[in-house]
Amino acid sequence: MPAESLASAPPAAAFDAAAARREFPALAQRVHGHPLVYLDSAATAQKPRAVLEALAGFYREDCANIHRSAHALSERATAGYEAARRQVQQFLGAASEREIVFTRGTTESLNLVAAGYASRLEPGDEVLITGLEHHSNIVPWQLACERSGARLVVAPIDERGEVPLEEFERRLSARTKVVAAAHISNALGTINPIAEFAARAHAVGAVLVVDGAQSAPHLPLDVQALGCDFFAFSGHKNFGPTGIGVLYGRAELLEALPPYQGGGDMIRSVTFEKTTYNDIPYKFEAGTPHIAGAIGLGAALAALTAWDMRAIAAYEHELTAYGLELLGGLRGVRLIGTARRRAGVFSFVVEGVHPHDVGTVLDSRGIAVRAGHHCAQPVMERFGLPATTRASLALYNTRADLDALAEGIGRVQAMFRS
Ligand code: 7TS
Repeated sequence: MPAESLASAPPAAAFDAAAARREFPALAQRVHGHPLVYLDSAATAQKPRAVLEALAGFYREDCANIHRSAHALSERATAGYEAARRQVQQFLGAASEREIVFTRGTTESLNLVAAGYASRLEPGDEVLITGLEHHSNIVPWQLACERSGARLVVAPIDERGEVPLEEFERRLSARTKVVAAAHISNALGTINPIAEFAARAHAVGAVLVVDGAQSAPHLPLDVQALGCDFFAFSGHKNFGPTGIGVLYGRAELLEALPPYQGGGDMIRSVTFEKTTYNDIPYKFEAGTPHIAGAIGLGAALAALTAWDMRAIAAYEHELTAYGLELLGGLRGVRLIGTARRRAGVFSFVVEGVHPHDVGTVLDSRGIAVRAGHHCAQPVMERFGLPATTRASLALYNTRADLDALAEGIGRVQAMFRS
């Protein structure tokens, strides 16, 4: 277990995956006549009953707009939305709920930060990213660089799929204004050393933007201990609804950023001559937000907290080790991404079979995986592959799921041999 992923205290109790799994109704179904084996949580996670009930409960009883109307339902909706913000604050270890902005997801969170910096970067400035980023942590920075004249610099990955710290360090200088890096790679499973990145970025006066889409569902987080200036994650990968996400930003940095969108709720006063903006975080929440989504995300975080993120991380760490040994031992199967610090994401190629065919055959056996470039084309290019098949774990997976995957891969190989 990587040191940074664990708080100092050990989990109070071991994680009961079988009991947690029963909270996810979708996992009980059969697909193509087989029990569903869901191994695509890096794309999106299934939802526990508590989230489904929070969503239905909001629409059934509390449906109203927030921060405006003078009636009981609106007060309840506002209270639920703001309680969810406090839950996110605690989940991330943020200093204040003012530092928690609700967005549509990781993609929007990263675009919000990049658009803000686009107006502050200058020609000669540099933005440093890594070679394992998802497109949503590449393209917004390319746009920001195009608009500002700043330069995009990339710290490359090695054969294992790790970002060597000396490569990262070599590209940092007084010109670097922003460093943007994934906490965990969705294509390789690599866990980046965020605390080390933060220390080095801060030493040259740069801010560190962390794409936490793949870490928030799996690791106990403390954005202050990690040294993140910004941290983005998506509700839907965190067992919450789609269409809701989070941007954490240190208060003074959020205060200094310009608004992302204009509209209702983000203003203090509007005249045709001049508009003044609301305080953070409301300055970044123009228009009616995804109220039910925030409340649903709050329910997901409450469930995760009750299960204990440290216990979940310890459970997934063991399950990942089991999966690595199992898949690593299959003949004709090559794992892509062999970082020493890694999460439960297994990208692989089956010799002689296209990744999409692997995915299709596995699906016919009820096994859900993703095949493709995983919105990380530069990673595929680095390994000289058009695509991989990817199995990704979450807290509700078991060794039996991985056994089913290994058996399914065996069937794929048998079919394509004959
Ligand atoms: N960053 C990383 C590391 C991701 O894995 C993803 C989504 C995103 C950002 C974007 O998140 P969104 O919620 O805004 O779409 N990754 C994947 C995936 O691996 N398969 O489907 C989506």
